[in-house]
Amino acid sequence: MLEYKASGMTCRSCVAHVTKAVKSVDPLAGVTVDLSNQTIRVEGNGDAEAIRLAIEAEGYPVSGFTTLQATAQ
Ligand SMILES: [Cu+2]
Repeated sequence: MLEYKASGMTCRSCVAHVTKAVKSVDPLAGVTVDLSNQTIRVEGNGDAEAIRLAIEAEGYPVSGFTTLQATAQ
């Protein structure tokens, strides 16, 4: 799972834009946007840098991203 730190996301419309951007790279990705923390979690196999560029192309600056390890059950 990837977690992007972004900015400028304020409402449900922004969530829709970001989700669409991620899915343009990885159509099967699971996308979770947290407006209060300005983070975007992506579960899928898309290229991390390509997803970052797609989010930024939608107008939301991305300051960085981290790869989160799935915790063992
Ligand atoms: Cu918005």
